[in-house]
Amino acid sequence: MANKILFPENFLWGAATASYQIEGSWNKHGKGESIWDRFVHTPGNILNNDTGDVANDHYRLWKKDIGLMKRIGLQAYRFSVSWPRILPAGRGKVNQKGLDFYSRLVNGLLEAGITPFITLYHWDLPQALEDEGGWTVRSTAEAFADYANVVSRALGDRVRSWITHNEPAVAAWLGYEMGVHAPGHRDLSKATRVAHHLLLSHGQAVPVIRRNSPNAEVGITLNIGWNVPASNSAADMKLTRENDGKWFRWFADPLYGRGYPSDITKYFTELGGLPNGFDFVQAGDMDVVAAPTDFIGLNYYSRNLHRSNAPDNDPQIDFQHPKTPEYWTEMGWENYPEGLTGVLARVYFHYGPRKLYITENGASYSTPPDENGNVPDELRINYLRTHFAAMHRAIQAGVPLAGYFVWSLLDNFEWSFGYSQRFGIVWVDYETQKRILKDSAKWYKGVIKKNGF
Ligand code: IFM
Repeated sequence: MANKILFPENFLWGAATASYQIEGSWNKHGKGESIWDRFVHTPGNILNNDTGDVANDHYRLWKKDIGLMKRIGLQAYRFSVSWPRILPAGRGKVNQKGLDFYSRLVNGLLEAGITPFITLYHWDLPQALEDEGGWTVRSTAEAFADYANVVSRALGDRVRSWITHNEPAVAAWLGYEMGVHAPGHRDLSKATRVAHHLLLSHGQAVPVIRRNSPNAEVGITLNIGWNVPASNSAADMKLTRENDGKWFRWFADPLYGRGYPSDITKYFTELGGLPNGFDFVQAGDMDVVAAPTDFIGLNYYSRNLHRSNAPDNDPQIDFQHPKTPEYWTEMGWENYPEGLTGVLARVYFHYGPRKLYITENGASYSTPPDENGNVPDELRINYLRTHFAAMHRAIQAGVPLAGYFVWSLLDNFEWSFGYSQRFGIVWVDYETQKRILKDSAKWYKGVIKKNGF
């Protein structure tokens, strides 16, 4: 029998969601339009033209959802606040009903003994701000600090864990360079400005949150893959460095006071992404961006293999693992738990954050309910178990990992993939809004109870 794996005392076991992906009620109770509302209502942007108009109807069913969390035994819940629900025009007049919703949610969580973790920005920018230039203009960073002030003033007495941004790399590159996320721009020179303003807004918000929520822990969440070359060829190594630099170091280096990495500055310059150099960086900005934080959140899902001469542009072709569901989730992402040990060690030993959380990790498998109404998602259990063991190895190596949030509590709206991808440990029937705990949720409950497995 395998040895027991026990996690440190006080290790926090949680689950994560995001406002646009679960709330629905997109235009109810005074909520303003977000860039995602606009984007999904443009036909052709989302698979099957799915929208988050209703999603999991969590805005109305939140009490039930806290009930599910209790059944699983969750110790923490990471959710995001919808900026246009609070400030329909992006700044200025506050929509009290929006604040009240999150206040009730926080109270409900605390009553259930579940620690709330708030993410302030999980991509649903008010459309009114996008109309003024969105994240390409500096005034949006200032608006974000004001928004952070409103939310932390209202909830900071009860919420002690704050995440400014979720995956700024995805917001910048997918939203402004590749055009597959809202607001759908395709211009690298816009995206580099966006990246800076996202980072700047983080740095501006940190002291605001600290002021309003004494003793709070404040951090940011970055996405990170395990980036490796497919061979030792110079071309594969170069490609790996470029991708890793673009998706991770471009954000992590400035956050830890190292400025923008020079190799990627050169790379972006060659691609026309910095036509006027760093004209968008003002004196003092880089110090603001590097505001000391209490933790870094990492979202880890997969290994990224970089092959410069990939046939059909598929770098994974012919690689080590067979194309079976055990090794490849339905997103086409490789199940590669060793990478989780790797990224935790890399980030801790290279950047030295005070502590780390895995703020997202999980797998898309669409296993449906069987005739008995159970959801036998063994594949997800296998993914989670191997990733938990990988986290444990990092902790043993000295990484101060303080908690884990599975993505996601519920099956939900997976951005451009609509409802076709199911990441939840709880099954959602979108017709009836019925929820069923999958076998993975039941297994996770046991892990939480034993603080290991
Ligand atoms: O659903 C997303 C989430 O919003 C951000 N991180 C990755 C998840 C899966 O793609």
